[in-house]
Amino acid sequence: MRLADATLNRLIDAAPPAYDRSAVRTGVVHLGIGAFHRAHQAAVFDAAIAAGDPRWGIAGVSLRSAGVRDQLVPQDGLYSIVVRDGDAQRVQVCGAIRTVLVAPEDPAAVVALLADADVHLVTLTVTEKGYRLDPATGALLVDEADVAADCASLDAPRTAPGFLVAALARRRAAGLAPFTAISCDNLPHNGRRLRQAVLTLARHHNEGLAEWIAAEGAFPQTMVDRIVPATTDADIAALAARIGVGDRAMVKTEGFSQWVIEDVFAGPRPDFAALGVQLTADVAPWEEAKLRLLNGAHSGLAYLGGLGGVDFIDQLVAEPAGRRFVERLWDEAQPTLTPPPGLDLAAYRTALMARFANAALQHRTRQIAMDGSQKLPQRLLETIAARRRAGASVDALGLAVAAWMRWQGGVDDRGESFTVDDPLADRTAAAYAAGPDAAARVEALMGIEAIFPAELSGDAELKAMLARTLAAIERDGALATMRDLAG
Ligand code: NAI
Ligand code: CS2
Repeated sequence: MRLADATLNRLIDAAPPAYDRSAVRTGVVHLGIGAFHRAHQAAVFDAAIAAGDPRWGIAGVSLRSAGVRDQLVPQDGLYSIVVRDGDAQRVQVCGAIRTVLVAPEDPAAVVALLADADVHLVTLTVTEKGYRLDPATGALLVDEADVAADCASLDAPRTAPGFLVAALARRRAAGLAPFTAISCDNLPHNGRRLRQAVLTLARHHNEGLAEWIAAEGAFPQTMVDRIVPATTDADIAALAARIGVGDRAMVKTEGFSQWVIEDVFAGPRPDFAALGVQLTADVAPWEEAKLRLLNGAHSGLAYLGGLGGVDFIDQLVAEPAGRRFVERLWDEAQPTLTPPPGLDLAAYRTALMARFANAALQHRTRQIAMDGSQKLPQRLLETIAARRRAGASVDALGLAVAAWMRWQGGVDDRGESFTVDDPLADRTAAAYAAGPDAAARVEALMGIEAIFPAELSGDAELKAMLARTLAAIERDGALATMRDLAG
């Protein structure tokens, strides 16, 4: 028996949506209907509806594959949010998703949806690479095939910026206000970069449209935080045994959740503050603290653990050397931060370590290791640049980067090959294979301008330090090198 409207009354030990789903209207379109959206933003919109505001139903859009659509539609859009903190577990069935479209199957239907008068918010989780931006500069990659196609015509958009521009043009022609476009990805300056990508593309089509979007549109910055590992078949089987119905669209996550949004909107929105969402004029200090502390440590652990054959993040911090490595990295990163008002960094670090240690999540090092070329600049390289400018040490940050470098070789410390999942994998693999020794490999990898800014690639002392660390990883293994550093 599958989760659906008709089987909600069969649920065991799971909370069904606390409202009449037939009264819900679609006010949000979400691009990139992956696991994170379902555990984070959708949970907030579900709470808004349950609090009595039926305008915030969600239409999901996958810009690539039909997988999630085929999981959700047979379940009437219903799915479970499984919250696991250690031994404690609770299940909430989310009813906010009303439909899911697959854009390549019918791009015109997606544009029509985005142009609907009831739609006021567009949220996005298309991963760091899904914006088609240069990771170093943030500029739209206009030479990339899909972007170039969208620059030429928006009759059948292919990219996230393409869909937004096509729909905004339609809204303008219909005399409707723009929607508010809310990037919910771990992208630095996410709102500003999305706005820039949309304006660049709009200018390829109509200067007046670009000016209208610039004047009337809203692209708030956000900081988003909730750890949501990919769902496994074992998770699905365990849930079915618990709640009595099958749910192929479930997501698993932790109790913690945070959403900080710049208070800039083009039109209606839910009472976010009443829903626990932080509205602020300045998101930057929140974003920086989260990207440099949580995500910086995540990436370091992912490459060190992945090379060492460790599957899950919690297993790494269960080891004293793993914890000490994280603490060292935070000791290096913390002085580069301007903490947001009200954030106690010591307490934040303690809570983060407890979140990493949550064994019930089984967060795979390999999942976090994906797309390193898109993640390193904001998670590690900007921190290193700030430390170098201050003449301060970067031992733990450098170890994380050297482990990423080793990862580009596609062979772990046991000699087993793996696929490097990254849009720039061809270039990084070629750079890693370029030289006879670690120093040459560092030189070649740091020559990739899309990842490493000139400030770092021109820093001979830093390069020498990275070469020594990479050589140690290649000789002794990643975990041994981590233990040496952490003492
Ligand atoms: P996921 O793999 O479940 O979903 C990724 C979504 O992005 C899918 O809908 C996929 O079709 C789409 N996508 C991937 N590449 C794309 C591209 N090139 N163009 C357009 N769409 C593309 O991953 P998940 O867990 O939902 O994470 C997605 C993003 O959410 C992350 O990259 C990150 O920026 C953000 N995030 C994730 C958190 C997590 O713990 N999973 C927490 C905080 C933020
Ligand atoms: C992780 C993030 O996969 C990754 O890159 O570091 O998805 C991380 O789980 C989130 O940012 C937590 O909010």
